[in-house]
Amino acid sequence: MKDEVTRDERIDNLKGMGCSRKRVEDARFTQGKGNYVDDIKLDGMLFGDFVRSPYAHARIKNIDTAAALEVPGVLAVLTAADLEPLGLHWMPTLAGDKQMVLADGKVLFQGQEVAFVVAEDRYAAADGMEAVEVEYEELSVIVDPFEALKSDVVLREDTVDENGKPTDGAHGPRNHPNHIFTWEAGDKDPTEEVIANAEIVAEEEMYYHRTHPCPLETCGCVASMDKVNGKLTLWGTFQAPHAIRTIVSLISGLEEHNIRVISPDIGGGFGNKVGAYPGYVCSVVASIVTGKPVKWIEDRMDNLMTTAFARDYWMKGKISATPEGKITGLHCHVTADHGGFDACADPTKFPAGFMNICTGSYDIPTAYLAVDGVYTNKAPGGVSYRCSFRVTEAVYFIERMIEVLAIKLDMDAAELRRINFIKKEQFPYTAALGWEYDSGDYHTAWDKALKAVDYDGLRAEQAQRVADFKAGKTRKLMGIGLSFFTEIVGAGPVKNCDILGLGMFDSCEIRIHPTGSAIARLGTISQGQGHATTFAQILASEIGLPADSITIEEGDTDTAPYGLGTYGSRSTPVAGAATAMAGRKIRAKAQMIAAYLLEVHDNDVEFDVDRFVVKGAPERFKTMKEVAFAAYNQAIPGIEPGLEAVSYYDPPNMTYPFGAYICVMDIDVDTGVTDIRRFYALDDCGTRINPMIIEGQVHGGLTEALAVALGQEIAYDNMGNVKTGTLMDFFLPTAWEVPNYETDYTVTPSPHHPIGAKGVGESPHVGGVPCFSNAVQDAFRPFGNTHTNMPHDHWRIWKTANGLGLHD
Ligand code: MCN
Ligand code: CUM
Repeated sequence: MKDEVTRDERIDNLKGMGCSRKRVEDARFTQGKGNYVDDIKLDGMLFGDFVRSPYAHARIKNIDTAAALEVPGVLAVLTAADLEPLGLHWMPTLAGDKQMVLADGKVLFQGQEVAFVVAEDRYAAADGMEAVEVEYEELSVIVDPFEALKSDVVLREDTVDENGKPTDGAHGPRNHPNHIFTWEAGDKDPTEEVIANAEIVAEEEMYYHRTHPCPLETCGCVASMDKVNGKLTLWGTFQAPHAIRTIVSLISGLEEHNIRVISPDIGGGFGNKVGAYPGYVCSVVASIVTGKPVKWIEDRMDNLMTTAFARDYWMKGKISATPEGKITGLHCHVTADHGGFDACADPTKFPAGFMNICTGSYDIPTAYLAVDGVYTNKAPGGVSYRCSFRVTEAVYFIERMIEVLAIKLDMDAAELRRINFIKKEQFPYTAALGWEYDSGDYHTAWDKALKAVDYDGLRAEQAQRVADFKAGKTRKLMGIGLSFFTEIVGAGPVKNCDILGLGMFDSCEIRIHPTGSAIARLGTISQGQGHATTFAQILASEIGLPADSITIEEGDTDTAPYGLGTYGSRSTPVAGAATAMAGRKIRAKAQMIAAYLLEVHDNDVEFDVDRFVVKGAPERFKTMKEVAFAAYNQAIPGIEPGLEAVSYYDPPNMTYPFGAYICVMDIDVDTGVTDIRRFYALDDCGTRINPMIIEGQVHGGLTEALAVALGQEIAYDNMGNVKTGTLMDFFLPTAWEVPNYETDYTVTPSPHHPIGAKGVGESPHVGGVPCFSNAVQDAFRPFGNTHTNMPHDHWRIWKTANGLGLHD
């Protein structure tokens, strides 16, 4: 038998690993044929919406729903009093705290859910909301976490005993009624001793402001209780549909097999859609009460003001070094503003997420971190926005501390990084705060990046610019922003990562059809990341069927295997690994079938691209397609019919992608306007599945980083009013503000991942924010600047210039 197709052509036909395969999901998205939650329309469907608190802190004296119930089209108005008999007026949060579903006696933040109006349509619901009369008594408002820890105002009366003493929280003792937890990592005394005795110590305080992911599609759901068969179906914008199913079962008492959770297309998640919201609970209750499907969809203001915020970390650092620049110790204390309820979505044992990766990419022998979580009168949530559980904060912290130390040492910041990087031969590397980094080659990446931008040339140009500025020849300064980040993604080993007790493994189930095509289902859910494209590529390379012949399905808990969903860039490290492992199980069975068909021993055939060949006789082979047919249709002694496999994968470790980013920025000192001249991003996410998708992830993450660094903020006044609750005030960059990104890569595979892949989705945000920020700070370094807080909008930059006397 002669094979006309070359081996390379066979590889290309699969569109497997490493191929920039076009996104299969775009056929529907680019034609406006996506199917989002708000596209779901069921017979008799009702609409529910919230009466929300205008006050940030107030007692509720009375809620009168009589007038609202008179409004045409309004069918019901739920308050905490209605939910209380069901035990549903409060709900557990992912962080082990509890949160009011509807205001129970008081409100703790502006926009808090007070009553749920259920009506025939959205317009009637709006009229009904207007008619609900709520009597509030204003209480004093605390928006500053430092003040919260000093104040006698008790924000959460449910967290103190009858003597007003704080009861223990989910993460141990609390030292003040407004204190949530203290979390520590590393060695306190040795670190403080190293720093106290060091020749060089740099100190800085920095605020990583509160922001919000602001996905294009807001959060929402449709709940439909079928009273005939007792089955609840819940469609929603869920990043973790199985976890939602389990939580709904636990809090509602419905048996889990009677709950079907479906995440249809999701218009961006970015972390906003990990948590559980009062809207979900109220929609389910309303559907049970009315016997009809109930939809709840946030409007833009609801989304910006009330659903999971990100950051809000006040970080205080000390870093010590030898005069030559070798870092000897790092000390970090964080005051973390969690708002009115601790609704962060971190693995249970990590109340401050993976903030203890704050030693970054550097070989720092001694370190200590302490984080204090604090209640304030702001919206709950936390740990969302392309963050991998607070790595954004950690990387921002260390990448600023490095710059501040470089200033103290009067040293080039690129060189300071280089001499402190963990070396290639030190991997696997155990960091001072406990993590074991799987693999890395930082020096190679850094050198490649510096060379790509002609770093020395840039510094020379910058020096000239400073001279010209001082000579009055220009009013523009030039900043060179550097950042080198190490990410920690792929939560995670079940032994140390769970959310509310749910272990963070993930899964893939594959069915090969007789004609040689397949469907694979995963426990994750794409929100735009292109899983239908990339997971088929992993399988194509593993099992030798073309990616175009493999359907990937996610998000329906009745069909997909149990998994913990998509966030923390965990899909590739965990579900991607499960996919490869399930593929290998398929291959193992297929090998036995092929051997039978070829009349040789199992060990005498080997897999080659898309077929099994007899060792030493490549002309004798059976393709995977032929094997698939035989698996179903040929009686094979000792082998069951069919070709299916499932893998539940508990990763042995997380993966540690890294990258080197450089930003060149011009700043107009008189207007504060920034112009990003160049942005270079080198990412190493191990083995690359789809380079085009990776590039898309990097472009998106960098744009979100630009937003956060240069203007985006959820700002509050001291009355707790949200000042940025609309897109008029909340900065979302458009093509106008976004520069041309240059992307690059190195490949350092993960040694423990079956295909060597690490995650990438969050990397560009994690590395991007400090890079943009460092560019701004660096422009002012020659004039005495050490640190200014983000967001670096034009006004703040102008103030920095003014403060440095550059307008004199
Ligand atoms: N990929 C690859 N090769 C690798 C690593 C990843 O080709 N070595 C591909 C993956 O197969 C996948 C994509 O890149 O198609 C992202 O993979 P991964 O890094 O595993 O991240 P997740 O799929 O788990 O996505 C989560 C991550 C997070 S946590 C946020 S937040 C974020 C992000 O993805 N939200 C996004 N990117 C987003 N992109 C879009 N469009 N929308 C969001 O809501
Ligand atoms: Cu932290 S945002 Mo993503 O993990 O969904």
